[in-house]
Amino acid sequence: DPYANEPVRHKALKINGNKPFCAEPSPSLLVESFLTPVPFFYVRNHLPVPKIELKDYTLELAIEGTTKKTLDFKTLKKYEKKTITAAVMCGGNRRSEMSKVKQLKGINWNVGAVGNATWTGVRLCDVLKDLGVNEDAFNHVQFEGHDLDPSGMSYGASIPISKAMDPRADVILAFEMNGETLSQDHGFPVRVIVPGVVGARNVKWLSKINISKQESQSQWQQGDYKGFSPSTTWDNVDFSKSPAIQEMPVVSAICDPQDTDTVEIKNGKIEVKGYAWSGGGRKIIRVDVTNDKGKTWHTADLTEDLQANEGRHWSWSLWNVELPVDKKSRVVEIWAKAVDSSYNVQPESFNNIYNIRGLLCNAYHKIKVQLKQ
Ligand code: MTE
Ligand code: MO
Repeated sequence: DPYANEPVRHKALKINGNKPFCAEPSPSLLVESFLTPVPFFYVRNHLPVPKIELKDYTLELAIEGTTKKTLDFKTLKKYEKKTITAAVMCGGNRRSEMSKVKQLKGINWNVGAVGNATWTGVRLCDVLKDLGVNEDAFNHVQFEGHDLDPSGMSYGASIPISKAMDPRADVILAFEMNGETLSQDHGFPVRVIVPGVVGARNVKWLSKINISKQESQSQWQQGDYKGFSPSTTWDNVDFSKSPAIQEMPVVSAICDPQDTDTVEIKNGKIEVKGYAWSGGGRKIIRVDVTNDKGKTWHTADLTEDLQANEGRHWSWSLWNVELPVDKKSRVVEIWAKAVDSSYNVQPESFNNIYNIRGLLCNAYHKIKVQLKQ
């Protein structure tokens, strides 16, 4: 069994798939802290977790497939250290809500396929500069992981070279998460953190970086993690026609209370909490919440990364709001939507953003709760 040596996981993670391991924390746990504790950080593996000894670790640097350099862990660590705070979100986060429109293939994620952490490592742009890469001669930076499928193919993904070489894009080869050595599930000893970009490009157990004119040819870059029209079906889909997802759209979720919960009224109000995030370093400027289907919107209070520079808002924002409710109504329907610094807003419903892979699930989050009488 290639999955015989998997790490031990925290019991609080709700398992969505065992082999490969996919799991998320409960929504209320998720919004308890601005930085997600490592044991509660969602895990999305596509293959068995590789076991890597630090002394054996190597990172290959190549240009169009030709190896130029091989770094060991010590050499990699000689580059200037950099720490960023960034959320990582799976492209399929909130898929379970989209699947209510029509059936979907894929892990049935609730709202927890996201976490916010500090990532410490070295900057990819420093490593690439040292390699003497001419940014204008190439288009993509491809990553491979040490995790292998039964045929010996590794997990792979790529990002545009403009992103990889931009010091302000903060792409990190990370070896620490929340100040601790990276855990086995999250990519020990080195993973890529591409802040503001879909989780799939944040390659764990990094084995190779290849500079190329082409994108990664992996299944995960070419035949998955792409968006389509709601009318595209598995019979007529052409994956070559859609670009790979990179920066993520604006999204929010209600985490506490959860759908079907019974909540207590305090001074005529109920408290609602959640998170909001947008890709590309766009800041969350507002979260609006309604409990009368949009007649009245209440603006939530935000907890955000106050140290973030302009255009580099990689962290999520947590939000909370007190909604006045009518004691007599037994059921309250709550909707949340976030607005980012480009004034992008979430779409109102999943109907018109449905896609066969169940990705980019960023419609208003709508839940119903009962009031405790
Ligand atoms: N990297 C490798 N090597 N193998 C993987 O299966 N999964 C990707 C990405 N990097 C993956 C990977 C996906 S789809 C996501 S959403 C994130 O890792 C999840 O990161 P996490 O498990 O640390 O939360
Ligand atoms: Mo993912």
